[in-house]
Amino acid sequence: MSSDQEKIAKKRKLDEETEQKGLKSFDGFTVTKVLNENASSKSIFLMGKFSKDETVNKDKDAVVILEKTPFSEETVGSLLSSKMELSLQMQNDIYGMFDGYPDKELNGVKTTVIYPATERHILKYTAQNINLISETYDDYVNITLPYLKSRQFSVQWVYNILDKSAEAERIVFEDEDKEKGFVLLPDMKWDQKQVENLYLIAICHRRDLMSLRDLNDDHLPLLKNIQQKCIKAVEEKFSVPPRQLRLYVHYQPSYYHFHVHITHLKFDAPGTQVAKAYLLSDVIENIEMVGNYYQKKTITFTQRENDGLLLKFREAGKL
Ligand code: G7M
Repeated sequence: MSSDQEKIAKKRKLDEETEQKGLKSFDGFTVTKVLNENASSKSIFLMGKFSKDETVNKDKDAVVILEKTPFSEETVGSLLSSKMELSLQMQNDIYGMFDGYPDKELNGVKTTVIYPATERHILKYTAQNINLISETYDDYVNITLPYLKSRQFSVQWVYNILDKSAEAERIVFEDEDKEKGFVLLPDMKWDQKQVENLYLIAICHRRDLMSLRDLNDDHLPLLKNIQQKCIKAVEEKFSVPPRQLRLYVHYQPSYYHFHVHITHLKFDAPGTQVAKAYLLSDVIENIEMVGNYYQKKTITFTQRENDGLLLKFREAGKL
């Protein structure tokens, strides 16, 4: 099978899986609100309801993210063929501008559906002003932790991955060790069409680490294991050398089960900015220098205007 045929077969399999989950199209879907849009990443974030489809609950909100995907060197040959219809927009001397209409298989829109979406999902994807918060370790203990215990995103999807009840076929590498083991798999943000957009996550098996704040020198074996084995697995599977990889953690993360992001340096992944992403190599070195570094360090991070945690810091007079 050629790589194009393999891609099409893989896509059909995914289509079948989606169909089994009851979602074949957006027939009857009503967009109730545009939450955000971004012309440079060619994406739009929508809220809406499945009103006609009987297989899904009618009353709950859905969040749908539509994203035009980048071109890939592998499929560009099929694109520039009879599989793309052209409609002339203008011609001037040697310059021609056309609208191109490629075949269905070559024209996918990356579509993420969160359903039913909670109020927090809707807030997460709504355009908002962002603010910087400086969190001392005392603030973490007195403000952040109680807030997280009362309200945080469910990590059921993480447990499904660890238990192999979801995404098992997508696993790239696994170390089953209970203490320092992890599962490495494609992040939801990566459609796996091109390696320059590589985006994987390594999710640790142990369930007692929420974030950077919980890490100390006891966890160095875990952190180093993730670092070494992920680099090796990515090099073997995707031929991306370590010097082209960014391994980092988010603070604050969205999901409080410790995981590491692995992205290609060429990919300007969302969430790689200062006051959000912390290089895994720096985290390891900081802890090697001071065992309880993350129980001492003031960490500055960004929060959206309507985020509950920001409101708690404001209530405590810290903003
Ligand atoms: O900000 P934080 O470090 O918590 O990022 C969590 C990452 O998990 C994001 O990059 C998401 O795209 C990714 N992610 C979220 N969900 C719900 C899923 C999922 O169901 N499967 C996979 N593979 N990745 C997810």
